[in-house]
Amino acid sequence: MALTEISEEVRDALAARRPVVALESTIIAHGLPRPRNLDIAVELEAVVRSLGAVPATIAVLGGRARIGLDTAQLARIAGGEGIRKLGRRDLAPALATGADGATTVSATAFLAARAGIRVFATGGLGGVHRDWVRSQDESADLPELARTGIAVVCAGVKSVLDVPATLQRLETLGVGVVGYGTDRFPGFYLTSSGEPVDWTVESPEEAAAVIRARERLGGPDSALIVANPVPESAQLDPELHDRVLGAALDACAEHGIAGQGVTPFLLDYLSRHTGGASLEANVAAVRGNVRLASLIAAAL
Ligand code: PSU
Ligand code: MN
Repeated sequence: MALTEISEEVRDALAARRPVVALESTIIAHGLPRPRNLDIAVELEAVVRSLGAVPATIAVLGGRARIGLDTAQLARIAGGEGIRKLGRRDLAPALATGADGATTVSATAFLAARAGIRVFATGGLGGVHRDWVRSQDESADLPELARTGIAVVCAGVKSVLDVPATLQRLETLGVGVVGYGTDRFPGFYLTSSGEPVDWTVESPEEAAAVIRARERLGGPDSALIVANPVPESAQLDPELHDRVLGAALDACAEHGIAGQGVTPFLLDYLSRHTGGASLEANVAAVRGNVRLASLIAAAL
């Protein structure tokens, strides 16, 4: 039995060189609350299709890595029961033991690039956590993006992180970063993190030109981050963000949450303590990223 199964629709699109956009599944299973997560997963696929591209949501089901899910498979991921969170290092044990799991950015980028998909959309990347000096918690997203040649459209990195430290790590790791229509690195729930970016592209065609230049140049073999800010009208109120985030980080420490549990805990805490406003900003960001990724895939 093959370890990886690419859906017929995605396989046909790749063979015909039609645009394909990879989507991750951890955001569905562990980043968004049930039952709305399924509606959003379905909606994101519809956004990709409405722009003439084919969605390839990626997950592990029944011990097989699936690239392109049908609605029943999306529902299984969104249902949450027994769905593990899988980074790249977890893929082999998950496949060997027949597990079900949602793939993070690291596992999704790995599987998507190997299937020949060039563009991937998510909400916000993982990165260096604010208590890194003590916890050494740096998302496996970063080293994976350092060795995987795929374009990732995201609203920057999660604002619960140490954003300047994460940007520094991305520079050290050789991961390309371009702002989309902005010279400021986006702040996930917030339009801007306040940090500068060195390069700006103004259109899907310009982003596609950067991807093509990398391919023609033969490198780097790392990812290109296309950092697409959430519109100001849809961002979380920055003052509310800062206040609730402080409490969220305290609660995380108090509950002794560590490892893979940290990010889902913080996102859920923020949503519950902002009356759902952070969730709306998160969804708006993902929607915009999926849209832009589809336009970039079409421009390629
Ligand atoms: N973007 C979102 N919500 C999420 C994620 C991204 O809007 O939940 C997920 C991605 O799967 C990313 C993961 O890889 O969070 C990072 O988790 P960690 O910090 O444990 O590496
Ligand atoms: Mn972590």
